[in-house]
Amino acid sequence: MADYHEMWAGLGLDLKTHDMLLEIVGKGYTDVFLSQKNRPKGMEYFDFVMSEVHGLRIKELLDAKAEGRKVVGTFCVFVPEELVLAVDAVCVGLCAGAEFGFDEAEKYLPRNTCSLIKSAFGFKLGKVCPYIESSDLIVGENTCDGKKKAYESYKDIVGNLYVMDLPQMKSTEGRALLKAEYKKFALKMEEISGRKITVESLLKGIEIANNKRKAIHRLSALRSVDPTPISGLDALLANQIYFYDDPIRFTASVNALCDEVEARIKEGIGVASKGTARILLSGCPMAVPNWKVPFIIENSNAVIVGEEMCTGERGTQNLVEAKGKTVDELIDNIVDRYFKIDCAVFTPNPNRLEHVKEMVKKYNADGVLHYGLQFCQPYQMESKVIERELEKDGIPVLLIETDYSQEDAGQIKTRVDAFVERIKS
Ligand code: BJ8
Repeated sequence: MADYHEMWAGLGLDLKTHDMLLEIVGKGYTDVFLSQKNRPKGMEYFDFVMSEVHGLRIKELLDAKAEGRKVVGTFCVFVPEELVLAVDAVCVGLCAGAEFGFDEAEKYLPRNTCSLIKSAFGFKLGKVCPYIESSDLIVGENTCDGKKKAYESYKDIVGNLYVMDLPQMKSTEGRALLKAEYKKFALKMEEISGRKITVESLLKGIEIANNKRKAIHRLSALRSVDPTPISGLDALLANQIYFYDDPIRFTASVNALCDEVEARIKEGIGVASKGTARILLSGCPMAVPNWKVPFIIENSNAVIVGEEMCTGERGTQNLVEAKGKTVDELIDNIVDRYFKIDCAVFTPNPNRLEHVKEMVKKYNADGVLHYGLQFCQPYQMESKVIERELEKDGIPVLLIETDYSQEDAGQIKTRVDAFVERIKS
């Protein structure tokens, strides 16, 4: 990586702490990803993106800003990227997956707050996130109670927070609320960018976002075969980079990877031998560099064949219909797609269970590992239903409750080993 210290200093990062963070993440990446055997060559692109995630990509964002484009940071897959793209702005995910700055974060948040929320505070307060510092607007959303209340303090820390309200029920009123919020958000996009959203610009945004999703759908479908042609870790990485990379370049890179993976399938090349235990991951999102549980699974004689997560199929499933004569009609299409997202903050939320069952079949999974972050009530609550209902159908389920620390890695490994044995017995 080139020397980006001047750029980081310009963004106000704490250079010493940031260097430390990059060193830890770089080492983790080498241990987790580069140690894998028999990876597709197409993963080199994603390795490159990760090696430059705080370097070249940030430079690209700053170059875009210099050209007058805006950067919009988000924490949730309910924020419609289409409307960001329609004003030629750049959308980036801000969720972090590392235990960093938690002491500082706990000056604002109770200890029993999930790691995902704490890290959003820790990365800002510790001055280590160039994405937060490059964002012209940061979008929060009223989803779980933790996020909703945390944004009340986050607003004072970042100074450019916009909070989007979201429904809690999949009712007619809920849909109307989502549409009203998306229309308000469209106006906000126009206001910050100084550009008007037109039918053409919105159709273009829809096309870019749909193409990105289609590429990921294609990659996911290829994981249904045995032997699995790509590791779950690598597929998760693509799903994580989905939130940072230039969308057009990302789509082309995932499609190129799929071409190679298809050829591997024809030749019978896999990352694990035929018959290896196949696990579906389900639960809370996993932001970079949160690779602890997938790494444990794939080092316990098992492969991950799908992710029912927002960094996975919950976040990417369904497309927006690219047909409409007015901006309002197109916003309706956007609402139709996003309103299907089956996040656990909805009540009731039967579609998520159905989606997990469907994914088990589609990807030929032998069992489900439900990943719940500590103190995440929506997903912890639903984990019990998923366990009960799937076990009833004879599908083994393992519930893991953890945080971003490494302290429980040994204990999780023991439980995963026992689970894999159970699946295979
Ligand atoms: S659509 S999953 S990205 S809200 S882990 S902060 S739920 S206490 S992240 Fe999410 Fe949007 Fe839903 Fe997806 Fe709260 Fe749970 Fe923490 Fe969570």
